[in-house]
Amino acid sequence: MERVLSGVQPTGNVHLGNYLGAIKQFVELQHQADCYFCVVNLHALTIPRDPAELREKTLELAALYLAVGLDPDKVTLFVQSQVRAHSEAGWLLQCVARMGELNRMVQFKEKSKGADSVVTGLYTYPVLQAADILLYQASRVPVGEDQKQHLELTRELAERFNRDYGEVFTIPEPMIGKVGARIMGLDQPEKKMSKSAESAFNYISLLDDPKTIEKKLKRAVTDSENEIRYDPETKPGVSNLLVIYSLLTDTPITRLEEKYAGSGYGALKNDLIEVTVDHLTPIQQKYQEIRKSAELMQILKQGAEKASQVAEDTLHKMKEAMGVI
Ligand code: AQP
Repeated sequence: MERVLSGVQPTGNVHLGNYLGAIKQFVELQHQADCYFCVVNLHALTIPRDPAELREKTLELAALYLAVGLDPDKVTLFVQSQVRAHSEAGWLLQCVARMGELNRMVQFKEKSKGADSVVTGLYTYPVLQAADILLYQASRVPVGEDQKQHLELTRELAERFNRDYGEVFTIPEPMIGKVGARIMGLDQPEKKMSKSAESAFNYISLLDDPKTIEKKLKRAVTDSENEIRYDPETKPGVSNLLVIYSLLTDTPITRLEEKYAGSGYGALKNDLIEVTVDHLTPIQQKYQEIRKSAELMQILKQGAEKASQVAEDTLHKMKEAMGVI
């Protein structure tokens, strides 16, 4: 059975972009592949954070994974820091990666822009991400489009390692959805929806209550025409709303264009508010139940044990190949 791995950082509020671009695919994949999904909390350290908040967000994200429908009997769900092999393999791969490669990473350039000082982890984090994937010999990695460059680096490092030290790694393929790979910010539809956006009006968090969802969608930027048409170039705001609507209801965008022909943006927004609240309410109810139960810690412990077995096996092969005893 094919192996799949992906992770999400426990930073900020998990939003519809993370969900529609990545996590929703995880739920579908659990029936078809041997899936490993993790909370990549070590990546979250690349920007200084409050420790108590990081702890809380780590559990929140793990509970959200379960609340959206990941079944711990089908998938291996774990927290990255609880599998030590990630840090060790990350170092070994830092000794394979080149500075020139990391200098080209667009996400590093964006996240370090304007900052007075930047931790070295932000620079080397794509290498740790490569370790996360390669340790599990994953052949497919479901991610949003923003991660494409990091996946290319992962493939490059795996190929170089296999060439220089001997065949150890499976070369992974990114799995990027055709629609929804890039959900845009509600307040700035020319940029991707982001947890670290300055304004909360940028995103809809999976845990936003109905009133907040209504306020945010009502304020979503559209354009001065009044035509509901999918055209991301000239109508990025309306197109983004159509994509979100389409993915939440499994309705083709063309059907939505037909449905709303002649209607105003208000009608589209009102229906999307209803669709979003209906989709998120059961997730939020399940989330509250999971957070109250003691089951979560047990699931994460078992997940880390299972993940460690696979990861340690690959780490051992890496060390053998590199002559590290
Ligand atoms: N806007 C988006 N549209 C589609 N997919 C997205 N992803 C992120 N934003 C969008 C995908 O979600 C997964 C988890 O992302 P992450 O938490 O690891 O990091 P990120 O890509 O840096 O996410 P954010 O929300 O933008 O966080 P911040 O602001 O903290 O950097 C990934 O598969 C990602 O592609």
